[in-house]
Amino acid sequence: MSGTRTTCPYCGVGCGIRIGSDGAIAGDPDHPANRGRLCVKGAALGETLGDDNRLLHPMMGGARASWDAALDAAAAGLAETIAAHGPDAVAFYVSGQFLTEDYYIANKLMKGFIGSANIDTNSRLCMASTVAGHVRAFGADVVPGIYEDWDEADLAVLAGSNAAWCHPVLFQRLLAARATRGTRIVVIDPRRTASCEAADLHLPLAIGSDTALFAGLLVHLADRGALDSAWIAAHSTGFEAALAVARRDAGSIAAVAEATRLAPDLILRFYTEFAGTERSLTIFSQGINQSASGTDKVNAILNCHLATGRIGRPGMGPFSVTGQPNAMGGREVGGLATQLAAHMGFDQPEAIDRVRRFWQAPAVATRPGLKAVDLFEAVHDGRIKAIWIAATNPVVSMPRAGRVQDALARCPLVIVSDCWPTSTSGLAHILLPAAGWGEKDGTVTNSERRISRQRAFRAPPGEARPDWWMFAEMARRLGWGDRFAYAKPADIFREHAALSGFENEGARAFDIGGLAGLSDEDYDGLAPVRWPVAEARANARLFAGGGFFTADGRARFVATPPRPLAEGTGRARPLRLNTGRIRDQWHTMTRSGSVPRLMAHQEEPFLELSPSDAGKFDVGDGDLMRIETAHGTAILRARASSSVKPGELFAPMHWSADFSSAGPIGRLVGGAADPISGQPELKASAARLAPLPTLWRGLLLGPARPLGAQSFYWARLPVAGGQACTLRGWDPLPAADDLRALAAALLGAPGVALQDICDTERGSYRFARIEQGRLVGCLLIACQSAWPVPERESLVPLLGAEFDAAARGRFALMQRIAAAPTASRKICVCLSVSQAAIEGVIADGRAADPTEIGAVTGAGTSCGSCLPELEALLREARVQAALRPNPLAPLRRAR
Ligand SMILES: Nc1nc2c(c(=O)[nH]1)N[C@H]1C(S)=C(S)[C@@H](COP(=O)(O)OP(=O)(O)OC[C@H]3O[C@@H](n4cnc5c(=O)[nH]c(N)nc54)[C@H](O)[C@@H]3O)O[C@H]1N2
Ligand SMILES: Nc1nc2c(c(=O)[nH]1)N[C@H]1C(S)=C(S)[C@@H](COP(=O)(O)OP(=O)(O)OC[C@H]3O[C@@H](n4cnc5c(=O)[nH]c(N)nc54)[C@H](O)[C@@H]3O)O[C@H]1N2
Ligand code: SF4
Ligand SMILES: [Mo]
Repeated sequence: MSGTRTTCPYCGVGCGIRIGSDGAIAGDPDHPANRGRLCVKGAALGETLGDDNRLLHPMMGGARASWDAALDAAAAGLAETIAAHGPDAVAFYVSGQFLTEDYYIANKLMKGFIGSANIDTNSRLCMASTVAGHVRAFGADVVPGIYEDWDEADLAVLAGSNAAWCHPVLFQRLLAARATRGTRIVVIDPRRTASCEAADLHLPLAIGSDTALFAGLLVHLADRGALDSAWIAAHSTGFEAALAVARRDAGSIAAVAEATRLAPDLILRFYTEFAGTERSLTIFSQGINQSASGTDKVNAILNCHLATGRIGRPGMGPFSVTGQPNAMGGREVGGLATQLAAHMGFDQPEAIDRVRRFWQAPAVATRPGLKAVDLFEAVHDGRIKAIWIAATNPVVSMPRAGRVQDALARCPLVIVSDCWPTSTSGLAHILLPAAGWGEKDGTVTNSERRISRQRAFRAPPGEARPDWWMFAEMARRLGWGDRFAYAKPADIFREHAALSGFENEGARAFDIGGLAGLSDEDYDGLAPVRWPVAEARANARLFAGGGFFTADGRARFVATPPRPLAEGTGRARPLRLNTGRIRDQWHTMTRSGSVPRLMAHQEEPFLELSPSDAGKFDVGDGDLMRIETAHGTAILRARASSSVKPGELFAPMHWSADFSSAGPIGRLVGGAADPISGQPELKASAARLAPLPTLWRGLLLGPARPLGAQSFYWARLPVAGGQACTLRGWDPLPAADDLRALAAALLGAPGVALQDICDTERGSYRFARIEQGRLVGCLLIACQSAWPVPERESLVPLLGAEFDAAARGRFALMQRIAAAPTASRKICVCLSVSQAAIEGVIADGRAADPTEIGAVTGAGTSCGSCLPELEALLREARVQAALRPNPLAPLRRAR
């Protein structure tokens, strides 16, 4: 085969990708994670490779600089800070989107040479509770299962995981198992998510109440004789104590029902399914981890698997899915502030000494560093005076994001490496351009401990360089060049592999010592391999026969008393704000936000609330609402949806201030952290709402750029030839002249006269910037009396189009702008099928299931990511049909 094999840089499924010799991107049929499949994000990767908006050169104080000048200045800044204030006055904040080789170097530099453990990562917001829970129960941070378990389970419990959208290719393996072996699916999520469309049972528990649910399950297992007492006796300790606490707090279905606000029969059905199914797989993610009791939630789940001995055998076990492509690799190198390196911690002096000897390090850190939330607090109050942020965008993704922004604004030295400009890079004193996906070489580890190579297939644009090189160069400038003399990623990987096997002898779970001797050629050709790879256990499931990494080799049950959420609700803030992901966006949108077809699924940020709460506030779909928490305020468009319960709200995490006036939602999210893992509670902030009137609507088409702070709502998306922005105003429109000035400013032509058609009587305004017979951009505004604003799709083709520059021609263009029809949301973005089209074929009886919808419209026949939504539209149609004939239905569809 010609071309390159690599892996997807998005989620932790870790799909293999083939780049054809013509540059075409396709799933790798030989990669064991995906066997050729890709989800819509992976399939659209080619569209993220443009160099348009990339960071191309190092910058200092906003001006272009050479690499030498930028790195010298950064090194001098770090050295001076360390000399004056000690090593703990500097910090690195890195990312699960690093390759393992990047991660290893950054960690080694901070913990071995600078001599502080102030290196933390965005995995603190993501996997920290699972790491802590694994260590408590297993003595090591190990996912016992493998992906084959998803094919071989009879019961799959998705706890706080919306895998249909967040781990789509694995979810499709589950759907295949359901089709072939009848695997039943239970979803435990306060929301009715896309994953619920395939579920046999959905438990919409109260946010934060998982510990009670799983403690109750432990009691049920004990009372129904479903324990594996022989396994418990042979391989664990602490069962009786954990059961006693569970009995005290969740000893009856009634008690669990009260804690979780679930109907007792739902709880009993779940418990009965679990008790009666040997091959039970519990898949968990951020609904579990991102919680102030996240570690206890994890252990409550692990307890149930230990109690039934359902671990490490085919089709069963607890399965934490990793979020980022290399979240697992970061855990292997020890990139969290609470780890040292290669599954060694600060709690054993001999481990610290071992790492010191291996690295020949002058100043190994001897105690944990600051965890993300505390780390940015320390930047805010000046204890940390220099920070290097790489491959993460904390000004958007951290809780209390406004405070993180303030902290960086006050910090004397901020170094940022990224591929694109971001909200965080805007605050950098020194900005380093990073080579991105497809431009750098290294390894990543996916959710099932499988290490795969990422391979370069294009040259980095401009002067962009890989992250490992930047950190190695920094080490050299700080005086440790001989210990960081790597010529290439293979050199780093061999050292990392050797450390994992160094004085290991089976004592540490993470052992890839068997790969320490790879030649450069072997490394280049390395096939995907699952650790441990030291000896006979290679590629095996772990822990079926015990062999835990605790001192006595036994697993630990952990008592998990339920605890209340960190932020209380009350009269002032009666609602709970839950946040998370949508199908087609990746985090802070620095990549996925520039791909038109990925924006087609959800074009704007939104605030989901239950129909009854919408009724209470008398808001309809798309109306503006002000949401306020103790930490911040945002104005979002409401979306009434029966997928959220009364009293709960949901907003996507993705939109930054670059993409909408409503972003980032992180400004509203609280930072209270789990006391053990330090992971913040990102899904349960107390909030209040107030409706705002929509006094005018607008549509802006023009060159791509953020609109910045405005006194109206805006959200932008990429379109062919530029960007489109939706505008909504809650204040009365300014007078026509002021409006003209605003239009000129928004169209990037302050002081330039625009073409306009203004009907002040009706409140309809059309402004166009026309240059040399081409439409550069236009702004359309309509007051209530002149609704609706023409929809975007029919206008986009006019952008950049040439036309007759005479007055009549201009007028005709303006007329066309004014007369454009309305459009509908895209459900299948691969084949561009809209919601209206799908609803149409359902309504006229041409399709009654997803296959038929696919046959008629094509929807769902490419990557399959939208299949759950096709189910949801069918369900919605059935609900509508069961109600009386609805005279408003056609109207609803038209909107
Ligand atoms: N499309 C897409 N996919 C992604 C990503 C992305 O940005 N976009 N990011 C990747 C990353 S880094 C990660 S970490 C994963 C995250 O993958 P997931 O964890 O599946 O995603 P989230 O949407 O953050 O949260 C999952 C669910 O937790 C629910 N939840 C909230 N509170 C609770 C609770 O108290 N209990 C329970 N049981 N559930 C609760 C939410 O309603 C939500 O549906 O996704 C990865 N995949
Ligand atoms: N409210 C709320 N907040 C959340 C979450 C939530 O559910 N709710 N989820 C949390 C979770 S689980 C996660 S993982 C985080 C994710 O949050 P972030 O890590 O902030 O999100 P990304 O947008 O993925 O940021 C990655 C950055 O790295 C850059 N990049 C990509 N490749 C490279 C590279 O090779 N080198 C360098 N130097 N840069 C690169 C990208 O351009 C981007 O700016 O968000 C967390 N924040
Ligand atoms: S499932 Fe995850 S790894 Fe696979 S293509 Fe989609 S985003 Fe990439
Ligand atoms: Mo994550």
